[in-house]
Amino acid sequence: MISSAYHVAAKISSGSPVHVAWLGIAEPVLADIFAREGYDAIVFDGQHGLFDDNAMARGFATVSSIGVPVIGRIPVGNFALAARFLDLGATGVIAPMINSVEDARQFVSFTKFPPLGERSWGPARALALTGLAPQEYLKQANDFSLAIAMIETREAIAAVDDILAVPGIDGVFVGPSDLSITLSNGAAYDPMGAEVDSAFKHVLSRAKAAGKFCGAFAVSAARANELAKQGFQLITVSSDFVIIREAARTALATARGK
Ligand code: 3PY
Ligand code: MG
Repeated sequence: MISSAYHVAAKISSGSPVHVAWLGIAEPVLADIFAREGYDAIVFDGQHGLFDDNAMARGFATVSSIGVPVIGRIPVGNFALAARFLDLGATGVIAPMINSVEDARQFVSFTKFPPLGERSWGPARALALTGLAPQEYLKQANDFSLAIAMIETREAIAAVDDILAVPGIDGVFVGPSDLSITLSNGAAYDPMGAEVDSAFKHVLSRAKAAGKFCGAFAVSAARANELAKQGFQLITVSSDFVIIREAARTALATARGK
C-alpha cells in the first residue's frame, strides 16, 4: 500500500473535498506545523512564495516524511520545475496561467510518463517515499502525480473545455485574484466579486461535464467551506501569510482589550 503522502488522487476520486494549506513562507518548521493540523495536503507556492530550490526540497522532505501529501505550484511556464517537484516527492503540480491547449499539452509532457507525456526519469526521493520499485513506480506514477491546470484568465475561460479535454490534465484550479483582474481588464482586484463567482461556477460545471475535478483558491476559511458545499475539491484554506497576519493582529487586539 502506497504511503499516505500519495493519497490525494484517491481522495479526489472518492468525491471528497481536499482541504489544503497554502504556504509561501520558506520555513520547514512552519510546513511541519500546518502538516500536523490535519490538512489533506500542503501546497508550496513556487510562483509567489519565498522558496528557492533548496527551501522547497527541505519543505517537501519535512512534510512527506510525516505522511502528509505535498503539492507544488510552479512559476508561470516553468514546466521543468514541475517534473522536479514530482521527483522530490510531490503528488501533484499546480501550473498557473494555463491559457491554451498548447500550454496544457506542454504541462502534461513534463509531468506524465509516456504514453501521456514525456516525463524524464529521475524520481530520486519519490521512489523512497512511495516505497515502489522503479518498474512499479513507472506503472503507477501517472495516476498519483496530478497535473492541475490553473484557469485564471479570460483566455483560459474561453478555452476551458479544450484544456479539460487534454489527456493527462487531471483537473483544473481557479484563481480568483487573477480572474478578477483579467475579467475587469485590470480595473479591479476583487476576488470575492460576482463576476469571479460566476466564472468559478462555470468552470466547476465544465469540469464536472468533462469528468475531471475542479479546485479553487479560497481567500478565507469561510469561503473554503462554501466552495466545498458547491462541489469544488482541492480547496485552499486561505494562506500562511493571511492566517498568521490575522492571528497576530487578533492576539494583539485581544491583549489590548479591543
Ligand atoms: C489567484 O487567485 O490568481 C491565484 O493564483 C491564487 O493564488
Ligand atoms: Mg494567480
